[in-house]
Amino acid sequence: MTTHRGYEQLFHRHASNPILTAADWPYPAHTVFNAGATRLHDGTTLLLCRVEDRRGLSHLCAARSANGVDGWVIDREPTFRPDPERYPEELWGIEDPRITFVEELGKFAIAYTAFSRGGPGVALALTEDFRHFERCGLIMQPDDKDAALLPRRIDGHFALLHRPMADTGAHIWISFSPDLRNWGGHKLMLCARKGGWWDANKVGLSPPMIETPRGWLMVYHGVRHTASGCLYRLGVALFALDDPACCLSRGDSWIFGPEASYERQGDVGNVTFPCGYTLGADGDTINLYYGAADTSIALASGSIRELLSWLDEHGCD
Ligand code: BMA
Repeated sequence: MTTHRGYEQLFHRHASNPILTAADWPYPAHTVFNAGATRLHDGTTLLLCRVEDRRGLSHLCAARSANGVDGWVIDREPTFRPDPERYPEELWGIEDPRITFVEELGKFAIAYTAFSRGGPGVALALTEDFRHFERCGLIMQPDDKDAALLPRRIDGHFALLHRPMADTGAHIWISFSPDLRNWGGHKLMLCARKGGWWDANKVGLSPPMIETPRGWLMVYHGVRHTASGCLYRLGVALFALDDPACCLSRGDSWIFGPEASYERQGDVGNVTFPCGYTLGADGDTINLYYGAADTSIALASGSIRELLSWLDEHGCD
């Protein structure tokens, strides 16, 4: 493990960052960022990228690569477009997808932000091939975002993490459903801290949680409001496998944040915003795909083992 300014570096930026920009797109695009990620059955890495057009509205477009770094084959046209005629909650676009493969269904579940006239809410869609999509509609009303499904049921119910806004701050919640359409049993999972902390007042899930033998590993973002705008940085926490609302440990400091020029500068500077990861063949390497400054897509890699041992030293419950 290397250090930076005396701190352990848990995620390492890929030398070819940013790995995807609007210049790579086969059709007009203003920016590409905040991509969901998964591995297809043949090992291909699929990124479901948020593409913003010059109206300011977003849709999703798939990019596929054999090694997850380069050689991307990008769909010639938008893969998953807003459909406001049938789904009015998608009027102002769809954003920030998180992908979970649900073994029981044999399908990928995509939780995404649907930007409605009433604000951003959480919508869910299922797909087997990222060509045909079956929408479940809006499952969490505005203002709510940063959602992802767990890959299996907990006590017989599907479980969704999400981040509703409240007067007391923006905290991460978990909700349960028998059928992916009706949701309840809401529990507060991770609170934004208060005061001067890096993750005070606003936190949100970043990629879907990662299942490890010691618990569900969560990478989350904390938003620091400063006189010159927001800083989006990442922290980690661990939750009980059989009761994911129960936090076992939460790191004190952030572990990754904007430093490189492509993270510092862009449409929204000082933002590192991962929506997806893939695991390496060793079962330990996390390839984290993140939106950089709301402008491009970048890649950083880390190790589950190192994150867990860092949490042992820097975690509090
Ligand atoms: C959040 C989300 C993200 C975005 C970030 C920084 O609220 O809307 O899509 O990357 O703000 O602008």
